[in-house]
Amino acid sequence: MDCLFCKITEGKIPAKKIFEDDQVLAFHDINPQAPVHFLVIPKKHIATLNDVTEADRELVGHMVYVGQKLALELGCEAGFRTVFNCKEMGSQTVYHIHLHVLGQRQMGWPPG
Ligand code: DGP
Repeated sequence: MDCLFCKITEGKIPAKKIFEDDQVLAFHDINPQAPVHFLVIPKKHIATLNDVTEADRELVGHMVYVGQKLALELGCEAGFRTVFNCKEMGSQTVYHIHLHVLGQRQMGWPPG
């Protein structure tokens, strides 16, 4: 399978890793949109949020929990933004689900 984030998980493409356990990997976004911008991905390949099944519920919850823990460790206690982009209308570009965590600047609403 030709998946960029699977290759990062397998160590075939380098990334600035922040955290790793048996289920997830967190690393800094290559094109940061905020002073803090990292991604939390599952090691399991899931293409889009539409492909998440009931069996993945704990995994997706774990991604969010890890994102929160790391956001606080990286100084985002005043708040931060989490985003899952899903498919074309959601502006997803990498088809392996990832939670964006952005912080240390004021976020606007609605998002673009
Ligand atoms: P999305 O639009 O939600 O699919 O966002 C994909 C994000 O992935 C985007 O913010 C840039 C980031 N990204 C793409 N390629 C790489 C890469 O090779 N390394 C890292 N660290 N991030 C990447």
